[in-house]
Amino acid sequence: MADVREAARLLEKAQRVVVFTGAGISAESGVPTFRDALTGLWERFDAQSLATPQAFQDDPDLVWGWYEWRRHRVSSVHPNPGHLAVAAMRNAVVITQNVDDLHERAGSADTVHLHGSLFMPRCAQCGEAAALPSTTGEPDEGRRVWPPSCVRCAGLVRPGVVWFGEALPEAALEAAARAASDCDVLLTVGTSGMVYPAAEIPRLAARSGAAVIQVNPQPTPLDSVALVNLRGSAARVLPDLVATAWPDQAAEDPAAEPS
Ligand code: BV8
Ligand code: ZN
Repeated sequence: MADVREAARLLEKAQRVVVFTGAGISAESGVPTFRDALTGLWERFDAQSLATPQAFQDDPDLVWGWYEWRRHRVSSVHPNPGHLAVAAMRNAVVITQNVDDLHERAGSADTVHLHGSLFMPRCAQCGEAAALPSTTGEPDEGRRVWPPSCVRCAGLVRPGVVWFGEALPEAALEAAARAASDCDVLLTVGTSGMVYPAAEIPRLAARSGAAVIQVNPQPTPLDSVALVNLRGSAARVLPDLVATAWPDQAAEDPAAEPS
């Protein structure tokens, strides 16, 4: 509790807050974390080898099937109290590594996606934005699905995510770096902090004088960067943090439970 109060004190007096999230914030909604999203058909693959341009080139229906299965899974679940508490942090800049849309569905409309989105497919050849195929409900163990063809050049449509070895969207990376170097407090939630350059964002904030607060049930390489480490789950810790930092707001906002 002392840590939550310390973190709340830092948040309450902050002018500019950044919330930086990873797969852990969506875990309690039932979205498998990146490392856990390997079941059924993809069990014998490792995420980093599937999430690559090479894998899509070699096996387009295996990779497209994986992303359709993940998109279907995300569309069948809901934001949890962690996402809602982040949305309740009125003027916070939300930066995520997640490719799901749960922050937006919780109310964080201008979420910065560093690694793209499951909901923005495009042509792998000419880059033309493509329509989302109607999800027909993917079998739990998953299946190979041949990607749609581009309406402009008949090339293969690929998921609108950033694969390993690919550059991050420039505008998103710049917005994230700017917000991190300008903020007073950066809250990092549910990330193992091991994938770069995204993992640099909390470190950039700390180097720029911001107080970093980490929410994660497990230790991570960010423990030493954080001023306050809150060992707990996002859906449990974040509503408490918001209610303690902004008790009056908690009163009028159903998302925040009174502490
Ligand atoms: C690039 C989209 C070059 C796709 C993803 C420097 C050093 C070392 C390596 C590199 C380096 N720079 C670049 C690299 C290579 C590589 C990299 O970082 N490799 C790592 C693994 C060593 N980076 C790249 O390839 C990047 N591109 O460098 O391009 C370039 C530059 C210019 C021009 C051309 C090329 C691109 C990286 C992006 C890859 N795409 N996702 C998809 O989703 O399929 S990364 C993907 O994995 C996610 O987006 C996320 O970023 C990452 C997973 O991490 P987390 O989100 O943290 O999730 P994880 O499962 O690891 O952990 C969950 C955490 O939550 C845990 O800590 C757990 O304790 C916690 N938790 C669990 N439950 C809860 C919880 N917390 C709170 N509440 C709970 N309930
Ligand atoms: Zn095309």
